[in-house]
Amino acid sequence: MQSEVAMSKPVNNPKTREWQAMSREHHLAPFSDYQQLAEVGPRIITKAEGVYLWDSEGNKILDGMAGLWCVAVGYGREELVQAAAAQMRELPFYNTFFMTAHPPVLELAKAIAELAPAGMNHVFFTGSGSEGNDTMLRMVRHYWALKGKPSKKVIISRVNGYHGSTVAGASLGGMKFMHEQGDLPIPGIEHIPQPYWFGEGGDMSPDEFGVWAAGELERAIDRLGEDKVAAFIAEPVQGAGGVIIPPDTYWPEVSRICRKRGILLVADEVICGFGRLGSWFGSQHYGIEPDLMPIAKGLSSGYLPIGGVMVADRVADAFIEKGGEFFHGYTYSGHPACCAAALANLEIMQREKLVERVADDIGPYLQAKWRALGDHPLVGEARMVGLVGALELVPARGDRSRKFASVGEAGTLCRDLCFDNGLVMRAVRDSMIISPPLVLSHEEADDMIARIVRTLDQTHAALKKDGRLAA
Ligand code: PXG
Repeated sequence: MQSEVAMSKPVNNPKTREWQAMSREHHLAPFSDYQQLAEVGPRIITKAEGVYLWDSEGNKILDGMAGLWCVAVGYGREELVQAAAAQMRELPFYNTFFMTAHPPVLELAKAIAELAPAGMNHVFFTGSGSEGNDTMLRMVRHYWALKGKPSKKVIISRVNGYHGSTVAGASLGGMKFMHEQGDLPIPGIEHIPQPYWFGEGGDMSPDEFGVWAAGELERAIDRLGEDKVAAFIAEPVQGAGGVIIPPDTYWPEVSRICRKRGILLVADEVICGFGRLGSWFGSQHYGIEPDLMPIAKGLSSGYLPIGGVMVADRVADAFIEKGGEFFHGYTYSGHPACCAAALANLEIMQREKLVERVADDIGPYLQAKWRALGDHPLVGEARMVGLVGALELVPARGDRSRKFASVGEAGTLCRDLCFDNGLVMRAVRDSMIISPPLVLSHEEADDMIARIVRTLDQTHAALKKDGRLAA
C-alpha cells in the first residue's frame, strides 16, 4: 500500500519538529517506509471533530477515509467517551476466558446478532479485524474436524483481497508485496482472481466477467478436491485492494457454488459491515448468506479497538452440540470498555438512522456527484456503492487497457495534492479511494467534491506537463 502522508509543507510549529524527532528515534509505524519516514517525518494529527481533522501545523483536513475506513459516526462523540469511561470506572477489565463473562460483552453480542443477517446469532470477539481472520481460520478447520471431515483445511481467497496483517490475515490476503516479506502465505491457502472488471475484465462484459471470476472458485475446488476445501473468504466489496465493486452476477454465483460444493462462505465485513454499503452488512446488500463474518472497524467507529467473527447458527451449533474446548482466545476478547463503546456506537447509528441515511440520502447524493467525476479527462471510471468509492486515474480515457507507465505514480501525486487541498483520500495504485464518515452532510459532500475536482485538475495539469498522458 502507498504510505499515507508526505509532509510537503514547511513546518512552523516547533512541537511538530519535536514529535517528528520522536518518530524518527522511536516509532516504527505500520505500513511505512522507515527511510522515507525518517527523512520526511510524519504528519501529526492532533485533534478531530465531525468529519474534520487538524494537524499540528493547524491545517484543517476533511477526512475522506473515516480514519481508516472506521469512524462511521464521526469524531467528537461524547456519548462514546462517556460510555467507555463509565465502564472503566465500573469494571475496566476482566477476561471472558474459562467460563466467565461481563454485562457489556453479552449485551454487545446480543445487539450485533439483532442487526446481522438472519440465522447469524453468535459472535467471538477479538481486538481487531486481523485477529478476527486468524480466529476464523482456526474456527473453520475446527468445525470441519468436528464434522468428521478433518481433511477440509484449505481456504480459498482472492488475489488483491485484504484480510489483515497477522500471519493468517496477510496469508489470506492476496497482496503479493506482503507475501514477499516473511515467507507468506502459510500452507493451505489458495488465491483465485478478483472480480476487478475495470482492470482485468478484458473484452468480457461486466456480467460475463462476474460469472467467469466466480467460476474460478469452482475450478479451484475441482483442482484441489472438494474434500480438501474448508472455506472461501472474500470482502463483499474489496476495500484496501482499491474499492473493487463486483459485477452483479458475481455474488449469486459464488453463493451457489459454495452451497453446492459444501464449502463455508466467509464474508469479510471489516470494511463493509456497519453501514458502509447502506445496509448493516455488505452481505445483506448482495443477498449473501455467509457462514462466518469477520467484523471490526465500524463496530466501535474506531473509538476503541474491537473486532470479532460472527458465526451462523449452523456452524455454532456444531460446536455446541459436539462440546470440547475451543483452545483459542485473546486477553482482550470482549474487552469491557471496548464493548461499552461499541454498544454506544450502535445506539447512535440506530437512533440517527445512519444506515438508512447511507441508503436513501447521503449515499445517493454523493454517488451522483461522484459519477459526474467520471467525465473528468483523468478519470477512466468513477464507481461508488453506499459511501465507498474509487476513481480510476488513466492516461487515456475510454481505453481500459492503457495504464500509466509507472504504476502508482499518478495516484501518489494525486494523493499528495489532495492533502495540500485539505482532503484525505487514499491512493491504491492509480485509483483514488474515498470512504467518508457516514454522518457526512450534504454541504460537507459538496466541499469534498470541490476539493477533489481541484485536485484532479492539478494532477491532470502536472501529468500533462511531464508528458505522462497519452497523446
Ligand atoms: N479485513 C478487511 C476487509 C480489512 O479491510 C482487516 C481485515 C484487518 O483489520 P485490522 O483491524 O486488523 O486492521 C482489514 C483492515 C488501507 C487499510 O490502507 C485497510 C485496512 C487496514 C489498514 C489499512 O486500505 N483494513
